[in-house]
Amino acid sequence: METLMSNRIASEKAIELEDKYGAHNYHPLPVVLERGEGVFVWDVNGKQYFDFLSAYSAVNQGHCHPKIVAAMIEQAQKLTLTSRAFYNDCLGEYEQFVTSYFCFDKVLPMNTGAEGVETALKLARKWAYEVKGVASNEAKIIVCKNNFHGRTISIVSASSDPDAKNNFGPFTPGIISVEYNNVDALTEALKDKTVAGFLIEPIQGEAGVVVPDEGYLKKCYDLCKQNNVLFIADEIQSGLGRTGKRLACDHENVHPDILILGKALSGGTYPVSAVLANNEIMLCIKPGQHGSTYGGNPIACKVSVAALSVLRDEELSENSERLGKILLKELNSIQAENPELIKLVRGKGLFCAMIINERNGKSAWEVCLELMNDGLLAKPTHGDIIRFAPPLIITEQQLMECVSIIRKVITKF
Ligand code: IF1
Repeated sequence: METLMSNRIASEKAIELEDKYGAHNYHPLPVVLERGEGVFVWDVNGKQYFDFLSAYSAVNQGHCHPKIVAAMIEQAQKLTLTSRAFYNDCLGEYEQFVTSYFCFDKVLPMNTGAEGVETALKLARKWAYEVKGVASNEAKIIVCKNNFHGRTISIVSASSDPDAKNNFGPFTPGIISVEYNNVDALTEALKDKTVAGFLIEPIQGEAGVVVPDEGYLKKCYDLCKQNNVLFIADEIQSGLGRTGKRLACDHENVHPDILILGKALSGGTYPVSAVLANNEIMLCIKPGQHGSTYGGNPIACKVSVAALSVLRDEELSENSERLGKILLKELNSIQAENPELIKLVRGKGLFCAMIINERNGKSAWEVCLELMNDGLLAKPTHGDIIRFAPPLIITEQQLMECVSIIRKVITKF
């Protein structure tokens, strides 16, 4: 009784502290988590939940994966940071591992996803001037409408979301925005000979798991090749098994010119991002022209090798592909049972979304609160979309348990 009470107070207290002392740049579901293991997280009251957000696909390998945590602890007790002013004995090994894993000549290590995207944009611009021969300060980057690539000034300059953008100007110039999943729009934009690169999410995450038509990525890639433009894939969220393949680009056998990874590259233990490219592109950046204090640090290197090894050894892409089909089928049948509440279901691999019909007076937020009460955590986006993205280690039995929670909550509405 006493512990229950103090736990409730602990929960209220944590929320109150964040509200009072933290910037108000988020609006979380009212649940205070204190522990995670595999597909589960527990709140301060000891209540267990299935995690169907996976920290926006950072914990694809599951919470606190023992092999990743062990690699982190072992390295943390030995050497944590040297900066890149000196060599360290982990970086080269990691670089060899990650480049052979994804078949690129070279990698540039950074920390967050946004930094990875910034790095890719800088690289594309430098390549445009020094290899392609674009006139100084004229290089353009083509992006897609409804993209999400992060929060820095240049990245929000490329955004079409008013919340991400409003009153954060003046913006970075040199950005052309085209409609997603529209080959003609890209063809038209590529007539501009100053274009350096085309930046794309192979599946748009924040937009609500928008899966483009089959063949779209390949056509975009071919168009980029024909126009001597770099195809830059932001696989920060869609990569590393999430959509049922190693990369979402693998669905169409597209090998991007520049590949950006983040999130699950550390299995949710540490901020690690990476930009991969071949020599012709990567060697445009020379000593002193780009970098970061923490990029390529020993802990990040060890953690990434462990995180990628887990993906491969535990066949998480394969599991995502197999269980993703089941999840999509089940969500579709829940939709068919409740067409007045659920407008649409879509996804690929264990990356699915449900679009709620607001007309019913019930918002995605309310559905998520009910799911939370029934032990499943998912996050609404854009007011009417719920993303379902569990850790990729989930078993079929656990998935079916989750499907019945979702069905029960939806039916209750
Ligand atoms: C937040 C969304 C997900 C990303 C892609 C780069 C980044 C992200 C494709 C930047 C980050 C996150 C950030 C997170 C919310 C989240 C998100 F809803 F906003 F879009 F995952 F769906 N490229 N996505 O998805 O990576 O700098 O954050 O490491 O709270 O802003 P970062």
